[in-house]
Amino acid sequence: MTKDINTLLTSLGVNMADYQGQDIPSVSPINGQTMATLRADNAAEVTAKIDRAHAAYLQWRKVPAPRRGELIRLFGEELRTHKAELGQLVTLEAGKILQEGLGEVQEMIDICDFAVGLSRQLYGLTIASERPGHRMMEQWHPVGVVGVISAFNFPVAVWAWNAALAFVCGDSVTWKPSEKTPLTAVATHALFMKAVARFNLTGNDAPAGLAELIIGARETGAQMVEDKRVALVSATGSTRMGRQVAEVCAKRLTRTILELGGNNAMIVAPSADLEMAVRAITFSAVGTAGQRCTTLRRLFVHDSIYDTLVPRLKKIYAGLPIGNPLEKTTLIGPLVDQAAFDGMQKALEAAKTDQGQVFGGERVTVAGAEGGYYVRPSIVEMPSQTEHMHHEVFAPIMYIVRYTDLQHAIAMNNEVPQGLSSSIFTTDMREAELFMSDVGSDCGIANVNIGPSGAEIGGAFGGEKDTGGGRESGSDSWKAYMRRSTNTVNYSHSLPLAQGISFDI
Ligand code: UN1
Repeated sequence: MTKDINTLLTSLGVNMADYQGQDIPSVSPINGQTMATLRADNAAEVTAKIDRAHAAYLQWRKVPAPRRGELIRLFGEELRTHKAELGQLVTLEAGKILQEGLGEVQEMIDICDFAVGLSRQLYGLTIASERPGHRMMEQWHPVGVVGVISAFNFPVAVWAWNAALAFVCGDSVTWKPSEKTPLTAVATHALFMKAVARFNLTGNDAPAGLAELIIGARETGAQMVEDKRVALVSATGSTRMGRQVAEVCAKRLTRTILELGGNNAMIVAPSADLEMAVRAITFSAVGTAGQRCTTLRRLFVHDSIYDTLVPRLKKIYAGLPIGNPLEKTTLIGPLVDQAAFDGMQKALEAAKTDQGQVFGGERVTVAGAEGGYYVRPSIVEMPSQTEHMHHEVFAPIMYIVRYTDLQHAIAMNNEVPQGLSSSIFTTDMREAELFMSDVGSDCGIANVNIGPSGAEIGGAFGGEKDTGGGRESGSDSWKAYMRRSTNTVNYSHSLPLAQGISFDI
């Protein structure tokens, strides 16, 4: 059963009267209809929100980390309770199928669990000192206000990767969501505030301003990035946007975590399990209608299996259920908007000028959802990897190129400016290890026998080159949200200097 938008927002604890306005429309990609229009924060309001977040950080950093973890545990509970509603809202506002909307909320729950455990594991090293009677150690301290910029395609999970870690690390968070997906942000904020209220009922004191939501367009985000009190900017989106953020942050020497464009490839080697490869390719290439930063965009298929695999893929593509993402049987929902559709068509035309053979890519009309931009995902057989393939087009286009030599396939994998995710299908361990080695894939993620998309939260997520170099989510990504203090303690009765320097006074 699907609920209408107002019932959904109310059940998620949102009071729309607080947000209604005339600046930022939330348009459902399903049918192109406006679900609500929100008011943008003006410059003074943005400043006030950052003021509050900064004041909150000064209090929150004093709360012991395991207590901070308790707030995230409660937030994880709210997400569990409201998974169905929030998942549905993600579908309505981002257009991804319900399974993926729910998956996105699950990803938030997972990172909360991770962060709760982490709240008791924020440890530094003890290091051997070269001086007698001395001890060296590291402590990790909160860094301040973390400014999060998130994209429409993962409108809530990516904020959660950042925020769950930042909160247990003792930081406060200001969040500027994509202007295409303000409602999911408003709902997530409401759920977080529910957790704060419960936390405070049990004798805690989460300061007001710990989580601030900033609604607005580009200039609102720019103001947040420029504000000196924002100690870390974590931005997800296009390489173009990331470069602008990086320039501003470099000027004021503040930290960034950048998670930008991807142009992810898979190599299918002669020994690959083709049944598994077919499933992995299809999910990675057409899932989220090709609008993940980890989407499979380039497929390198060994000459010996090309004529078996590629016709098989075309057959699957021809039958993919495209339609309303709220319906259970749908696997491919709409593109986010007309601009995405136009970008896709332009890229397909460009591929033709490179002698690409285009399969699919046409607009599909969905009854009752005529205003949505639905497309048949496209396969483009290319004679070689051309310059057009170096660009990330946020739509379901998968280029396929034949290869004969694995070294050449790896070189093609690495040839593009982006370096987010990559994968190989092979049962030959030499090939698998080579692909993951220092002379293999140059991406932040290199998988074997799974596709490039759909990473778990436990690993560090991010990539190299034009992808921006940042890491979010699992492993030791938390360190980016803290500052390291190196402490040398002298418990002896003399004062030897490091490097054996003699300095007698
Ligand atoms: C994104 O597209 O910005 O690995 C994030 C994946 C998801 C996250 C994608 N867990 O595909």
